[in-house]
Formats: sequence, structure tokens, C-alpha cells
Amino acid sequence: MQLTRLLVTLGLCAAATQAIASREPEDPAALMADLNAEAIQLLEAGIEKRAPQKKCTISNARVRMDWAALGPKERKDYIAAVKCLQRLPSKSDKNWAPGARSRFDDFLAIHINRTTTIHSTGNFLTWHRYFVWAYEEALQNECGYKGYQPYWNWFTHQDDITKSPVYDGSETSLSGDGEFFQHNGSLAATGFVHFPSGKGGGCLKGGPFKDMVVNMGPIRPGMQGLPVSPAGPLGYNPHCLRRDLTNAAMEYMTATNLLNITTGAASHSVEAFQNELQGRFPQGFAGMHSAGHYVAGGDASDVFSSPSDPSFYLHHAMVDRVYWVWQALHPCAARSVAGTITIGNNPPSRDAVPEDPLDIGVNGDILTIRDAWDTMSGEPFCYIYL
Ligand SMILES: *[C@@H]1O[C@H](CO)[C@@H](O)[C@H](O)[C@H]1NC(C)=O
Ligand SMILES: *[C@@H]1O[C@H](CO)[C@@H](O)[C@H](O)[C@H]1NC(C)=O
Ligand SMILES: *[C@@H]1O[C@H](CO)[C@@H](O)[C@H](O)[C@H]1NC(C)=O
Ligand SMILES: [Cu+2]
Repeated sequence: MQLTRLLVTLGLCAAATQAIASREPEDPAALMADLNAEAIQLLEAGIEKRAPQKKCTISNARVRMDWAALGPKERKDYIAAVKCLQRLPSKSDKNWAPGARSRFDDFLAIHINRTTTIHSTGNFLTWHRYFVWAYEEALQNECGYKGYQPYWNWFTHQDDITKSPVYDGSETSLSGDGEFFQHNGSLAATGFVHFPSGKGGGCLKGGPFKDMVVNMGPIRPGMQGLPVSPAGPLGYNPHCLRRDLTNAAMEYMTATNLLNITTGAASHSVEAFQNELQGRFPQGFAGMHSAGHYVAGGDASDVFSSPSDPSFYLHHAMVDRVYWVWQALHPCAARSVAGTITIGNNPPSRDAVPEDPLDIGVNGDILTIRDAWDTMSGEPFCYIYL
């Protein structure tokens, strides 16, 4: 750790080319694509140098793609696999999570249960990386899905999120807005940020997930007027999926914020990177991770039960994509951990260490933070982003 910090300070570990580092903020989607291309080049060079015999290579890795880049058939296959997970019976202990009725709910249940030890903690990035990967595995192994986990590209449709192919409400989207529901917007960033209400807030109006039933939560919704589950965090509380597509939260998805965490002031350590990505709440800065949840709003505005909205996994694949880019651009800092084991260090706790377990319950074996640093170790991850 000390050596890494020294090397980083001396600038010896900065792999990002000056060309990108010195860019002026511009079209964030173009910037993100260039950063992604740079990451692939660096990974390729790194593999050739260190382990030419590696079983996971750029050419055989799974390639996770932008939802917008998938064709209609690929999108429908993904949607069908998610619906399949929502039909398959839960594997969770009924006494532990009486509300978990499906395999989809098994993921929601463990996320609810672990919330205070996986957010604003040292394991935030790696826990969610493993969580999304296990979901992708379940879609493939239990529901016959042949593709890979797609991501929601934050850097398009800033002006009108209802036009995004993820949220446009069509048969090839993850459904669009909720019905209009009069409310006072959402409180984000533990109350430090207020997003005004959009045009929704109620049950989904249409699209593939219109009739889906959310079985647990909300526990601590950010959206005002959303009733808390009377059944407790893991109790059974069947309700419709609610959304309030919120353009105001898209204001965080900027080239300036992306540059800051990938090549700028917030890119030199995992601590700075993860903190800036998650937000500086007391300063009224929600950060791209948090803001992304509020773009969907409704059930997704609850840090505990946000995975009740299927778009959670596309948002978190994007969080992981940005983490993956940052790691490729900062090879000396990539394998490090910062932060404690309790949410915002509340209550105060020890520092997280690389050997700490990543527990995703019935959804997968226990890995460690260290196991989850490399998406191309082949043990178990082997994927890249495009
Ligand atoms: C999480 O599960 C543990 C048992 O494994 C239980 O003691 C705890 O109360 C649960 N917490 C929440 C918030 O579900
Ligand atoms: C919205 O705020 C107003 C004024 O503060 C309050 O009277 C009303 O009950 C609030 N509505 C909801 C749904 O929270
Ligand atoms: C970049 O991140 C740093 C560290 O969190 C923060 O202090 C600074 O305000 C950010 N810069 C911009 C332009 O947001
Ligand atoms: Cu989470």
C-alpha cells in the first residue's frame, strides 16, 4: 500500500495517456468511448507483458455492451431471461426472507440484508461487481440467456431520459415511467440533495415489466410519498414497481464528472475514485452512482431495495464499467481497497482488507475483495466492456 501510494504520487503509475488526461470536457459519450478503448489497449498490453498464457484474454472474454447497441432480439432475450428469474422459485431460507418468492428476489433480499455493509464501505465496488456478475450467471445458467449483462450508458439522453432505449417504455425497453403521482420529489444523498418530481411516481404505465410484482421493500425510499413496507426489510409486501423518471438527476452525468474520476483530481486513489463516484453528500453532490438510482426513482430510490427495479443491473453494470476503466488506467492503484466495513463508517468500524469476504448469500460462493479486483483473472471473472 505505502509503495503503491508513493509510486502514484510520483506519477510513475499513471497509465492514462496525456492525450486523454489533458482533454477538455466535451461530449461525455465520446469521452467514455475513448476511455473504454484506452482501457482495452492497456489491458491487452498488460496481459502480453505479464501473462501471455492467460486463459482469459481480450478475444475470449465476455463483452458487455451498451443496451443501445443491442438489437431488438437481443434485448427481448434479456428481458425474457429476467422474467424467467422472476418465475423461478426462491432458494433463500424462508425464515430469513419470507418476502423472497423468486430467484430475482434472492438477489434483492441479500442486497437489502447487506445494505449497511456494502455502501460507502471498502467493498462497495467489488461487492456490486460480484453481485452483477452472479446475476448475469443466473440469467445464463438458470434461464438459458445466451448474451451478457448489458449496461445503461449514462452519457446519452441527458435532456430527456424518457427517450433512452433503456427507459423509453417500448417492448424492447425495461419499461418507462410510472403513472403520474403527486409528490414532492425525492431526497437523495442521505437528505442533502433534493430532486424535484418528474412526471411519474406511480406504477409502471407500460412496457415489459408493467405487471411485475415487487415482493419486498421499500425500506427507506428516497421518493417522498412512497409507503414503507409494513412487513420489515425482508417481509412479504407485494406491490407494483414504481418509477419517477427524473431528468434532474441526469445533470450529474457529465464529462467533467467522468474526467474527474478517471484522469482528474479524483482518480489517483481508489478512495478518491469511489468517494467521488458515490458522492460528497454533505456538500450537496450526489455523485453519478447515487444520481443514477434517482434517474429511475420510485422503488429504485431506496438504497436497500433498489434491485427491485430490473434496471438496477444495467445501472450497476455501468458503475462497474467505470470502475473497470479506472482500474485499467491506474494499474498501480487498481488492486487496493479503502474505507471501512460499515456504511459511511457508521457505526465506526475497522478498515476493510483484501481478504474480506464478499457474501452474496444463495446467489454465489464467497469470494474476497481481492478475488474481485481483476475482471480478467478467469477466476471467476472473464469479461470486458465495449
Ligand atoms: C440480515 O440477516 C441477518 C441474519 O443473517 C439478520 O440478523 C439481520 O437482522 C438482517 N438485517 C436486515 C436489514 O435484513
Ligand atoms: C408535499 O409538501 C407539502 C408542503 O410541505 C405537504 O403539505 C404535502 O403533504 C407533501 N406531500 C407529500 C406527498 O409528501
Ligand atoms: C473532483 O473531485 C474532487 C475530489 O473529490 C473534488 O474535490 C472536486 O471538486 C471535483 N472537481 C469537480 C470539477 O467536480
Ligand atoms: Cu447497492
